[in-house]
Amino acid sequence: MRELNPRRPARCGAAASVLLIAACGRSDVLVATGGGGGDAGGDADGLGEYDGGWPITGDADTDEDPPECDLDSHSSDCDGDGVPDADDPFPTDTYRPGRAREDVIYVHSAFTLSSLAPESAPIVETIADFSFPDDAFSQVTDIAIDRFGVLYALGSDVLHACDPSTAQCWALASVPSNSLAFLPLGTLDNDDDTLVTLAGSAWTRIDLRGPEVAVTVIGEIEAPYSSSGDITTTSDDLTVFSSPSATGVDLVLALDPATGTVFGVIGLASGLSNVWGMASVRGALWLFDQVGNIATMDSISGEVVVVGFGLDGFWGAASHPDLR
Ligand SMILES: [Ca+2]
Ligand SMILES: [Ca+2]
Repeated sequence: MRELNPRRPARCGAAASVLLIAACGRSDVLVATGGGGGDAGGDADGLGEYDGGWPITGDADTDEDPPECDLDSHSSDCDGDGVPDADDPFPTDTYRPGRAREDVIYVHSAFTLSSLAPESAPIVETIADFSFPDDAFSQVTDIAIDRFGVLYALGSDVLHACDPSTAQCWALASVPSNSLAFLPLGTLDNDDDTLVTLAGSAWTRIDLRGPEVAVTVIGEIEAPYSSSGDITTTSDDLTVFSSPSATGVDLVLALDPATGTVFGVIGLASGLSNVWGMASVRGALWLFDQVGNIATMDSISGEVVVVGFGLDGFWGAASHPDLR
């Protein structure tokens, strides 16, 4: 498990068992249209806040949605960017957050976002270094992509929305690190896919409503298992996570997403070192380790086959759910 700045204080309120967090440092529905940004909140926390250049179209006290937007709708899209209002962290900003491609696996190191085509001899192609134009710098510990292609990134216990084509990221809320994934529609919510994180042993769901973020701890993963670095859903609908083990070799385990109860071991990540990235692609489970190994694991036999290498090493991975 990656421990980054462990003494760093939570910046937007610590996560409790149930905690509603507005967009980090912002009012509940502080929505901007057009470009701009900057920390104009006067508190010098480095977090993105309303900079005076955009109209505020929501109201923190009345929880009003921006005009023409419906933050409970997965079909209405008031800014026309292809991301429905409920799933759009910037529901009145046509230019943010951008959408991920459906045909590649996104991978990253602490500092750089890359992609690779899921082929027999994959080549890692750099997209860009992560940048935080409105916010404090973060090392990125994991990424996840929702069914509309919105890419989220965890960095220094802060959830960001990022543009997959530029790797620009904007802080949304404090969220415990360090594994991040979307569970498919119907797994925890019949109306939406659900963002989850495994922070140490805390199995946690993150509900998103436009720019609003609510964090709920579901349960604890039983010892000796804990987060190594990622979560994904296999083609046969198992929720799996990577965990350190006593042997020093990571395990891939299945768990009950409704409770966090561990079902059992899928396989041992033999030959790999710290599996911090996983992605499910066309029926195969892809593993990415800290050293840079790219491998596939058979979700039935647990057999691991190394298929490639990335020079930067991997801190996380995700692919569009339609690629599963
Ligand atoms: Ca939208
Ligand atoms: Ca938008």
